[in-house]
Amino acid sequence: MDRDKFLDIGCANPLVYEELYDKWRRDPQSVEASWRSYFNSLDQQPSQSTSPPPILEKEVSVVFQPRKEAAAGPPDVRVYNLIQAYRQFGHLMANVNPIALHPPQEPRELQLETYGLSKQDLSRPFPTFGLLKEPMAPLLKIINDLKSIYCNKIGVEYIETHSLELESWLQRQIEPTHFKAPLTIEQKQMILQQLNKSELLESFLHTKYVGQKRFSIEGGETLIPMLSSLLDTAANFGAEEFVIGMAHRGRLNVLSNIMNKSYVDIFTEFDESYIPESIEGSGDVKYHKGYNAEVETASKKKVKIDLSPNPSHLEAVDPVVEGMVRAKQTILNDEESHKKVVPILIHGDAAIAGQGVVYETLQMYKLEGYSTGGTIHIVINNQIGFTTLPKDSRSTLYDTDIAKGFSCPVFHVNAEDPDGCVYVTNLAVEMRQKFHCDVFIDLCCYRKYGHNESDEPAFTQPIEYQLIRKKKPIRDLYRDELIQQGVLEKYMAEALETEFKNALNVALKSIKTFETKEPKEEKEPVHKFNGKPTGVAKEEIEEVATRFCTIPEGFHIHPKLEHFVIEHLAMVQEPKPIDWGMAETLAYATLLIEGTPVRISGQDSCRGTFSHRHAVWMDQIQEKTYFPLKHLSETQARFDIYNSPLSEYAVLGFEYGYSTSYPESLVIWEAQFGDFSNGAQVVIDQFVSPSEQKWGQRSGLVMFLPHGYEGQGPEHSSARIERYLSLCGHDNMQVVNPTTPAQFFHLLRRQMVEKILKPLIVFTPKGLLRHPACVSNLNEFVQGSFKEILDDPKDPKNIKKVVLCSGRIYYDLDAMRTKNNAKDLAIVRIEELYPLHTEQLKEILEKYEGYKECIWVQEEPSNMGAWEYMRPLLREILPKGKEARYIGRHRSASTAVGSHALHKKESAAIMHELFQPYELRIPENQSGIKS
Ligand SMILES: Cc1ncc(C[n+]2csc(CCOP(=O)(O)OP(=O)(O)O)c2C)c(N)n1
Repeated sequence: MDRDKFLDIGCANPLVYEELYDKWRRDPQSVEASWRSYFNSLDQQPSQSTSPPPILEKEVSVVFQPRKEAAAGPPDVRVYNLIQAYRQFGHLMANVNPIALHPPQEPRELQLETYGLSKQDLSRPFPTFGLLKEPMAPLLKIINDLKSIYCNKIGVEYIETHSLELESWLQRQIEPTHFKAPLTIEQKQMILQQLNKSELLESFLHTKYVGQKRFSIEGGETLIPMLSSLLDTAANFGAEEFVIGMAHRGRLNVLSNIMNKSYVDIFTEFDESYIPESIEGSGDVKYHKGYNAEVETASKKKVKIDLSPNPSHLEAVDPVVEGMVRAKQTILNDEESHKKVVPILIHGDAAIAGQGVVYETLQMYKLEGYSTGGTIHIVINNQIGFTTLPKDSRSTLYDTDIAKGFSCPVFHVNAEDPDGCVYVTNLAVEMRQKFHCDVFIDLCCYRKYGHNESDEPAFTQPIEYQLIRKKKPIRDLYRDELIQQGVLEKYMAEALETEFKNALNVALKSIKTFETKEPKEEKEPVHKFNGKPTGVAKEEIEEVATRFCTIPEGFHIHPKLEHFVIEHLAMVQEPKPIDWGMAETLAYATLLIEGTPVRISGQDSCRGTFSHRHAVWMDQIQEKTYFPLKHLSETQARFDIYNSPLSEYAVLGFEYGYSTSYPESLVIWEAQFGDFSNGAQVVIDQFVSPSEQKWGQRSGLVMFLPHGYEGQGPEHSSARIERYLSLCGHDNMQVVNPTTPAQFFHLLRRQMVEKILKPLIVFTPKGLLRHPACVSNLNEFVQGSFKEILDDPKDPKNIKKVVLCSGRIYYDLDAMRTKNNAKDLAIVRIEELYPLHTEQLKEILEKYEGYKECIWVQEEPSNMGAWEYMRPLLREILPKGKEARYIGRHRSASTAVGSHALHKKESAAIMHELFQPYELRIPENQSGIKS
């Protein structure tokens, strides 16, 4: 088989194939298995061959050669290398920057000399290697064609996507057409209409609401026809829904001109007296709010669009959008084909280059548990971030260079070429629907005003802004071009503008006015949950346990795991005390049987960091997985559990987004240790805790945060209870520190049975997972519900001291009490810290009438844990004049000491302080406490 043959079957790199083919002929074992079968099939039936497998770079030598080698070899090969170089580096010479001061220089990669060619060669004929229709052409023609394709107003980076199929497909789209948009007259008129709308809306707001922040899109208004075309093309390729994540820039324009939010509503929000009606809470500024709409595309298809609300924190919305999309795909059964729901992320150039969460989000894009089948990224590359220039904000050539790390194709396009922008958008969408990759469009534009409209950009960029101020709006340029091309009559263009301006004026007259009202007094919530029973019939518990403890026939289970499974089944069959892991699995199993889907993700969550979960079993011979919770019944709900990438920020954002779009599902994110959850602090602070109050966006997300002072040092002890408590208010979430397996079981079930759409923060145990005292009886699972406060189970009498605590320290305190025979001491556990059930606590305290002292005991330092949160609350709860005493670690900058010995001393000191009036006896081996 020769090179022409490879050209015939559409191979983009015939030399590469030829080389591999030769290798295979000489020794079939010298090439990859996929290539062996491909060449076999080619030899047998060349005309019916399927697409070739991807080429791994290490396999071949004739990909683009570094400079020295590029100049070696016969002239044909060198010309081939030059053609490949244009495909790979042509973007470096593309004219994509509308405010460039100089035309781009020819890079070394595209110079004749690099390939050992010279001007004399320009008139000589060379093979065109499939670039042109004619097999041979003068070098000059080859180069001119390459320039016209790759160095015009669109630059493209698509070589090295590691998908030869994608590369060949794109090449077939762009090379024969010279990368020119095949747009109809109607499409061009539509583009103008959208440019009209986007630019005129901004200039209208500019004159009517002088100096008000709106983060104008001007300079990049081509975004609007691009988005409109994106929806249309995607719908034609099977998309039904879109979720958009975007920051401030251009958001109002997207709301009105893409999502059809009425101009009246938009203007109303500019009114100084505007107070939102629909959101109970405190709302947010207009360029952060979300919106839902159903719109009709140009091809008259109805599509849904969800614009996610977002905080100021740039790019934080990215993983949230991906999670929302994945949830919608799950609901629509679109997880395999990924065609129906499409994520769109719109970035700023400084933000995409600077924010690490972009990387974390991209890292998830092909992972089984997180993939959404490809995202369309559009960067509004106005070449500035507030006042900072690209040279100071990134080390890479392009703002989009992160795409290279993930082998994603990138289009760089000049915003002053609306046809080109729309064309690449359509290509990007088609690619996403066909190849399920992320695709980036770098919309090279400028920013007409300062960072916001009242900002003076010339303070910092005087020359750039001299240039920008002289620029004609893109709309005017395009309109004049269409008139010149005869696509549009001048009078029609003017009529369209007048019509649109009139519509804006009419809308302005209809805006609502608001009387300034006193802000509503925000009350702390009274306790909300109504204590619905969450127990499950004994027979059902036995039934599900039998199912998830059944080892399938022929499955080679690890012997230790087999023992674990047998032990767990015995807990319900005999019954024996039930431990934490079993309680957790029972909660999931019973919910699944009742029809509630469960999704869990976190680092090493399938097995469980502390080996307590074992939600996945691995066949020890075949390395096949088995998920026992997927085998409960034919009619059970779906159970998904994933080991996440090593990220907190993006993964928590993803699960948060998922939970908002799939409220019927129990969605759990687990930190490896609670300490690491602060890697996701932006998601916690900006989404999990305030989203309902700011945006009316509700989530029932559950966060598992392993917490406990067990001598493992400063980074494996504290999930920062105090931080979560400081975020509580306005009944926004539940912060819970449960201490028994049954409590945990009821808590998880309560979340779904009571349909609580409030985030649930759970401090989960580590050492307690195997603590002999931390067990519950089967009966406790059959009856009852979660108890916010656990009174002393020993029902002590004649109490002198009431000890209040939360979490695992209870077990140390109880053991010490027994050892010291401290009968006049009651231990009360606050299981739910927020919302605090103050009435229940009061009642319990009243029961211990006559007690002398109330003491808060905790293992955390005094500035951490729950003490500083509880202290003022206890002042209100305790009888007048009574103040709770604190016993715990001293105020500290670091969460915990590094030395295990020191940890034990500190723990002993806590016990000593509480128990010193008794004849002090400290039990051996009791969580590090020794006399
Ligand atoms: C995480 C984060 N850090 C800082 C800021 C403050 N800030 C707001 S806009 C902005 C510049 C953004 O530049 P770019 O991404 O290029 O978008 P543009 O405003 O130019 O559209 C900065 C630094 C922020 N909003 N979010």
